Amino acid sequence: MYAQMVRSDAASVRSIEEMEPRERAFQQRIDEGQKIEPKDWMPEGYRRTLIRQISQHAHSEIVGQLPEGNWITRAPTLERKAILLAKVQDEAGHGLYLYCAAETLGISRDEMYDQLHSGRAKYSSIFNYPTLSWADIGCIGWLVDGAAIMNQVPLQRCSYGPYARAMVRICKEESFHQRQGYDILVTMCRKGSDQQRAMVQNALDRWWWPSLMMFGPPDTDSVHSAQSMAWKIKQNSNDELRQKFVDETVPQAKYLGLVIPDPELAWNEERGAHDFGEPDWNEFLAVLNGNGPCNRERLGARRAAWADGAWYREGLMAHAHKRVAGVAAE
Ligand code: FAQ
Repeated sequence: MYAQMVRSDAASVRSIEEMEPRERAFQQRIDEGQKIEPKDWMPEGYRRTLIRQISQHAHSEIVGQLPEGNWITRAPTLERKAILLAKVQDEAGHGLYLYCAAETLGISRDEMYDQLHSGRAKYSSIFNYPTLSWADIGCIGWLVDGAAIMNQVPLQRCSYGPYARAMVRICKEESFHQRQGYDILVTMCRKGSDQQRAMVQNALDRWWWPSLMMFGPPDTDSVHSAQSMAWKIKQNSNDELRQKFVDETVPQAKYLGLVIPDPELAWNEERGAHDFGEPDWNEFLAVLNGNGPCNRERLGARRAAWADGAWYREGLMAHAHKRVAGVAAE
């Protein structure tokens, strides 16, 4: 059902025999584990796939500042406020490294912003959910950054050099983010009141399923996975990473004394992994189509920030032109 509703850039994966010589040589470099760099020849589909994924990833980091930014003024202590500020600033930095990586593929930053502001580009579904309590900030660090790391660690080995290198630094910072979120929850669950524990359980109930959706549609409906894996842009399928995330997160929830809101969750001795229920893919589709709880608010905030910053960008440009004119006149 899903594949019929999304536009796919990727043609079906071609065998090495079906490729023209240039493409075959390119695929062989990938198979040998060599990195592809911006000036190397690359198939148009490889370039398009990377621009799509990296720009969507960059937009996610930028839009991803909004749900947590909502709590900076309401953090419970000065220390928590300083930590949250630093985390949200890190996300801005991640967005900027990623926009730079995408620019090396021949797309301009203005084009990428335009795609975001016009609603043509996607960003992660997770950032279309509201942050209702301080426990949500803990859950974002624990689950959302936790899922982001699970997905991004393999991206450090991505075949495209600039993306892989950006991911090394991003992953280091994401691990700090994950720990700060878990630390909030350890404090609330193990040292807090019954009311605080209930607040955390409520946040987990709301963030669990959207976190599983971050990994993308099931493999059977993932239109890009096969080609992206052949190009070693992706190293693992969506379902593989989702499974790994569940297996790592279940014991962490137990330590906090929380119940994961999935009646089908059970350890499967034979598989050596957890069985778990199916996320509501209709909800996922609704969010992707702009109808999640906060889609309009998030996009509205980004558009407003862009419009409000126009005078500043114009000022910077005027200053730069003056300096160039001054140098030319000397
Ligand atoms: N949300 O064929 P697939 C973060 C789209 S960063 C929205 O499986 P693919 C840090 C997909 O784009 C989080 N759209 O696609 C942080 C495609 O649409 P298109 C972001 C989704 O690319 C933490 C279509 O569905 N991370 O959290 C989603 O092979 C805390 C078909 O799907 C990245 O972007 C979704 N969840 O696999 C910041 C990592 N899932 O383009 C602040 C890099 C799928 O055809 C606070 N990206 N779609 O129109 C990836 O690894 C991949 O792109 C996937 C999707 C795994 C997300």
